[in-house]
Amino acid sequence: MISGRVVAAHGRRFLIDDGENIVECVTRGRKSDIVCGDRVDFNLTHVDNGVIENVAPRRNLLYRSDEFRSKLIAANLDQAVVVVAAVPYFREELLIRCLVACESADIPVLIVLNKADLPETQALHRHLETYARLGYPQITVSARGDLTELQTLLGGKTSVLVGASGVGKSTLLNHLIPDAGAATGEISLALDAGKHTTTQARLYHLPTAGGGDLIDSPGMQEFGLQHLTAAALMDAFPEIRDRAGQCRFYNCRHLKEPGCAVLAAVQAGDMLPNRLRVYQSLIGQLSG
Ligand SMILES: Nc1nc2c(ncn2[C@@H]2O[C@H](COP(=O)(O)OP(=O)(O)OP(=O)(O)O)[C@@H](O)[C@H]2O)c(=O)[nH]1
Ligand SMILES: [Mg+2]
Ligand SMILES: [Zn+2]
Repeated sequence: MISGRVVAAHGRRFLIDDGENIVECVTRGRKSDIVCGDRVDFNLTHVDNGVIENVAPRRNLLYRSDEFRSKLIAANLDQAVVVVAAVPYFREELLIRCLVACESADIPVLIVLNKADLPETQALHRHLETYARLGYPQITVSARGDLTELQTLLGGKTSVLVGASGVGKSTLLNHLIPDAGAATGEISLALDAGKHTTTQARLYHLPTAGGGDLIDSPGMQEFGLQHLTAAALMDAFPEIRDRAGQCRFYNCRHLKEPGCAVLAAVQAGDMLPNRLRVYQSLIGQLSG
């Protein structure tokens, strides 16, 4: 058997990089929960075709979920690069949900504010300082500008680019990896939104000295977190995690209980009201 890494997944067909060649593989039976970044063993059936026999246990897995199913994004990551931009729009709830998913999967985060060349970016840059204070490292770049600092932060690591459609993930990737040739899209002005140019995740190797891999992923509209328990949710918000045990009631859910340390933090300006709102709506959607 040959070992390799999944660089793309299309339904039940997978592209595997064995270090020398890209081999197109299928799975046995109906197994399809294999994702970009997975390490697999396969047998060749033809020169460039094979069958996946094993998937190695994952170090971590970034995924979304709704009531019906999970949507896998990427596995075995050293960090998630959450890309945001003021244009076409900044959706704070999506950023918060991405951060919660990364926290709960134990994946370190780097926030990249892209489109620094646009005047709209300044205000967002200031707003994101709150996130820096929460401990999320961040940098502001322009995809066509100087990316040396970002290159350094990606070197030697496996990272995934995630974020809304149109924030410039594929444009960044193409500038970091000139051979990648990922499709990028003009923003549809009519919709004032990205238009979902990237349709599948794809892993590329970084050409810089330190090596590493970068996974491009399709922009998302929603980030479902149905898979998280109340305990996992509370733990995924640093402002809530840091106040564990400080509320009057030991089982406080930080909704409107008297003596709640989290509500007090929002009152005191130590937690963004938007973040409390997203937390409360997530907790409210849990069944039990
Ligand atoms: N002004 C400016 N425009 C940018 C920058 N980066 C990307 N863009 C533009 O933003 C638009 C969307 O870029 P893409 O790279 O396709 O965005 P994406 O995040 O990959 O979008 P999806 O694949 O749909 O998720 C394109 O028109 C890019 O040219 C930047 O730094 N500054
Ligand atoms: Mg893209
Ligand atoms: Zn509380």
